[in-house]
Amino acid sequence: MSEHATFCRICEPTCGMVATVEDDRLIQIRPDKDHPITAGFSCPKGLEFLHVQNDDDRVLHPLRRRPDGEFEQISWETALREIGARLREIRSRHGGGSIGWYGGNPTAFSHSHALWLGWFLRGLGSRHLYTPNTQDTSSRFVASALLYGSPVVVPVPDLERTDFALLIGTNPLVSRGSLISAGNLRERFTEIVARGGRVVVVDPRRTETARAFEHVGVRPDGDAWLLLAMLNVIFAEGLADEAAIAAQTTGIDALRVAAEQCPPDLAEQRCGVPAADIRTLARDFATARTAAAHGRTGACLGAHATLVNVLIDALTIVTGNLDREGGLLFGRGTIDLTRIAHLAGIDTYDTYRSRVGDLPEVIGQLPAPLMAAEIETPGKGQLRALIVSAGNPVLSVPGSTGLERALGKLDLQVGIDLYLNETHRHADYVLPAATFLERDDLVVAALDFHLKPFVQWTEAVVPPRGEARPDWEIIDDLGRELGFAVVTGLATKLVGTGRMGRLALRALAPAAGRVTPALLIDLLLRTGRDGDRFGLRRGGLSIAKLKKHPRGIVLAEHLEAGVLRRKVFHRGHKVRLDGDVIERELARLLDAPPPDADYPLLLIGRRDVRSHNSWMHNTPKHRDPDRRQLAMVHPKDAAEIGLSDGDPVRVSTPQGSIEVPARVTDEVVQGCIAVPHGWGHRDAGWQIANAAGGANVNEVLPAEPADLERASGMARLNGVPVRIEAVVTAAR
Ligand SMILES: Nc1nc2c(c(=O)[nH]1)N[C@H]1C(S)=C(S)[C@@H](COP(=O)(O)OP(=O)(O)OC[C@H]3O[C@@H](n4cnc5c(=O)[nH]c(N)nc54)[C@H](O)[C@@H]3O)O[C@H]1N2
Ligand SMILES: Nc1nc2c(c(=O)[nH]1)N[C@H]1C(S)=C(S)[C@@H](COP(=O)(O)OP(=O)(O)OC[C@H]3O[C@@H](n4cnc5c(=O)[nH]c(N)nc54)[C@H](O)[C@@H]3O)O[C@H]1N2
Ligand code: SF4
Ligand SMILES: [Mo]
Repeated sequence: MSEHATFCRICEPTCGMVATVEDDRLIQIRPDKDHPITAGFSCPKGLEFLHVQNDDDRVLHPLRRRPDGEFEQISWETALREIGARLREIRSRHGGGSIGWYGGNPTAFSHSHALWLGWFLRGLGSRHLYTPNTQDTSSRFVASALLYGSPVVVPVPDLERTDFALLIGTNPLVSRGSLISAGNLRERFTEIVARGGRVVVVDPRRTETARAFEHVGVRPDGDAWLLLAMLNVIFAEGLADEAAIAAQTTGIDALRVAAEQCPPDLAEQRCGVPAADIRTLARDFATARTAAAHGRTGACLGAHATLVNVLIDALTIVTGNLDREGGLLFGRGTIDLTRIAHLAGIDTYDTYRSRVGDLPEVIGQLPAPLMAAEIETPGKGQLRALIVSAGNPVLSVPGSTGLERALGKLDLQVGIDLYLNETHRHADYVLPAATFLERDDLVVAALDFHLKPFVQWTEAVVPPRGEARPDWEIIDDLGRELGFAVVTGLATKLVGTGRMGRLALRALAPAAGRVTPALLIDLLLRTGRDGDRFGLRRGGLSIAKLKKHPRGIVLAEHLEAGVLRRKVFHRGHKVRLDGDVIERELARLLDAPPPDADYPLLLIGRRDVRSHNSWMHNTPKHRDPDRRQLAMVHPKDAAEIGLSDGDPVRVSTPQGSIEVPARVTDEVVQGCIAVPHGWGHRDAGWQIANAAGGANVNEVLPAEPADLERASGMARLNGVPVRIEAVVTAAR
């Protein structure tokens, strides 16, 4: 029996864990109390990962679909050869641009998965790259592109020193935080209050976080009005930090003019927050010694998502809290993500547009809700083959009924996953992926979101079960079938041609052949700001050094302030508050039509503490009926349709209807219904999840090009107009 320090890679705290292994099998996983950041913190998902790791329902061998629809086991060699041949044939007939990839949420928690698949599509010359971003963060990235000149520059709230944290559309006591990585956030918030500061949560639901701190109940999709009205008060009452505005920004007038048109009394009608409360909130935020506003998915998925994200940062900026201690700070990854994204050519916004729907790419990705139309619309670049890794778009992307139908029309569909999920039911091949405990790793994407700059490397703690392989290796092998080495070009670009580059290339020479993630990460660490520069700097970082510190290394106590010049790419390194997109979005808000009388309620999502999007539903504890999907409905809305607690409620949109058991509660504001996504399991390869069932809310959410936000291609998953009815069951 042996114990290994490692870390969880399900969500953003990437909690330190200790894995106990016996005979190459995981027998326990527990929080690591000696971890320098997470210090013994973890959540139910991390602990239940033991059951995912050892689950009998995992896909452990390559599978091929037989004509009768069932899957049969084949060898890796056969799988790679056959998939390779079919991809080559599709490429020669229709071009590499007819092959696409959807890479799901877990790709972000791997050192290599996203990078390798991006490079794979680049090798094919294909633009069909889809991810959950248009269901999650694209609007945030676009706001960053507009404000800072790079979509990947996303500031984080300095929770360790702030006096006022304004949280908009995020529920970190359940989600554990997103675009921020700071261990136990409940502790961070409690410390703010203990210092005499405040934590205010803007949310249509009195969430776990809102209950623990202060709550402002906003109408779904009302945030832009609320924020603009707060700016109105701040400008009108002379509370803006004009010196900071002059020093750090250009284009403030566009914002002043728009804010003038949005006094609190008007905003109250649109966002449901009383005008007096808006005024007080604005004054309190602006006069706090330090303050930071931070938004997440509740701010990213509405009809005005890009604007909401711009306004969230604008509030912090005009009150003089950007790039200041206790305000919003810029990440300090030991690997410079901004530089890598630039070298890899993915720090882009709107450099090309989708074939169907004419929507902008964001960091090289197109809107996932368009996949169905891209498959079904003939012409050059029609999507004919789709590889889906670490994703389940049939449950996670709106318009899922249409997507399911379209998948059936592909010439080739391949899945790479731990499970045969609802999406892979349609695949021609399913390839077994290694879990995070079965691979080495360093979560590159999280580096810029650590409040305390930190880095940790882990080795695999158990060998892959069955014939599972790490994702990057599968992608690399598929690339070889198509005649290209996936990441070699990037490695050469990174080292450059100077003295360090020559040293690096000499160090790397023996490994020539296959560029492994470990090799690439070592290169990035060693050439990075803390790196050992291949011997030029003693004591600097390398994987060898990180292996000597298996619980990771804290690189600084806090993020630095005063780095704006390095982070803002606009002229003069100034934050840009105007521009065509921002001005168009402000005008669109002020002209927004009133609510639709046929669909009078507004639907939002909800996350559960024990599941993760569509997965983590196959652990033994999910046999518990208490873990079923529930729709929250306000008592007054329930009374109007004669709905009782526990009865099914039918939720309808122009796209269709679903039925979900109702929880009648004033936890949601009146006029709002909260329905979790990621449910609706059926006929897939996970038995407990199939039995847990539920309804797939994405079947009724809109996915036509016209339904997506023009500025970012963002899906509208919050604040969606719906109608509800009580379902009359036979028993009544
Ligand atoms: N346990 C658990 N943890 C998770 C996940 C999970 O599924 N389960 N998923 C992970 C993923 S992929 C992500 S991206 C993160 C997301 O992290 P968060 O965004 O913090 O997660 P949510 O719980 O969805 O919080 C969004 C909040 O926005 C609110 N909201 C909805 N509409 C609006 C609106 O119009 N305005 C405002 N102000 N609020 C609104 C919702 O009520 C909800 O409380 O969580 C991650 N962590
Ligand atoms: N209506 C609505 N829809 C939403 C949201 C919402 O709030 N409302 N939230 C959106 C958000 S924020 C997100 S991130 C998406 C998530 O959407 P997706 O990423 O499409 O779906 P997940 O449910 O996270 O599925 C992850 C899959 O990866 C597999 N997996 C886990 N680890 C690995 C690994 O290491 N390798 C491989 N190959 N596979 C692995 C799991 O078995 C699972 O099948 O959903 C989005 N959809
Ligand atoms: S909060 Fe839970 S799921 Fe997320 S990294 Fe920590 S243990 Fe894993
Ligand atoms: Mo997400």
